[in-house]
Amino acid sequence: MSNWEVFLSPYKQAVEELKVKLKGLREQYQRSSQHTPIEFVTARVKPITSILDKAKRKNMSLDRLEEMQDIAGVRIVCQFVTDIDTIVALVHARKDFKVIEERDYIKEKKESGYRSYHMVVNYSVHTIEGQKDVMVEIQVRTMAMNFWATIEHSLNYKYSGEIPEDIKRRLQRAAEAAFQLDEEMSKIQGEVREAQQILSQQRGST
Ligand code: 0O2
Repeated sequence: MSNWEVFLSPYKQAVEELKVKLKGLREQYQRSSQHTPIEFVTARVKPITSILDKAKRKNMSLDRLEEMQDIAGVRIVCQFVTDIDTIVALVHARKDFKVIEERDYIKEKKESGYRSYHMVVNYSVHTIEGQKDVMVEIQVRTMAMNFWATIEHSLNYKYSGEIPEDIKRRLQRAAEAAFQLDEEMSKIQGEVREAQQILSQQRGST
């Protein structure tokens, strides 16, 4: 790769634009006093070292890096599992994203215990050289799924992907506990939404 800055620039632009658009959606929900399916949004461009590691792991030649689907990544974190369906439908309905691939690791969790809904979208950025399409991976997950994934990601990093068996077992139990937390919260989500609506109306009137 001769010039990383030039190569990564449309990805940076895509990530910044998507962050603004998704945060905008969240604010619109809040203003309307409806339950917001978006708790928070994070976004990043994959660091060069991680791009190189992944290319090596996947046997991908460096002149085909454009085929890597998660150089630009956006994460949408929700309160409830049903919010994930709302987000997925919202993304499908938009004209500025074209969904090209979906991976449902909620229906089919990964062996590690990882749960999340992944969508790969094509997104156009407009640069001084004209329009450029880039792929962006959108990960949608609940706060419980996010807590687990964040912890597991750090442990994976610490142990270079070789997490000791006893910790792996604990992580699997923790994944089950996160799943149970999502289930329990789903059962009382009506109550929680009502409480949040009351709070947001109170804030609006002061
Ligand atoms: P980052 O940027 O540090 O998050 P692969 O990379 O081969 O596992 P693939 O097919 O490219 O997977 O895509 P996939 O599985 O849809 O998405 C990969 C990304 O999903 C990872 O990015 C993680 O963010 C997340 N992910 C997938 N599996 C797990 C898991 O078991 N645990 C955790 N914590 N996260 C997972 P990267 O590449 O790790 O990089």
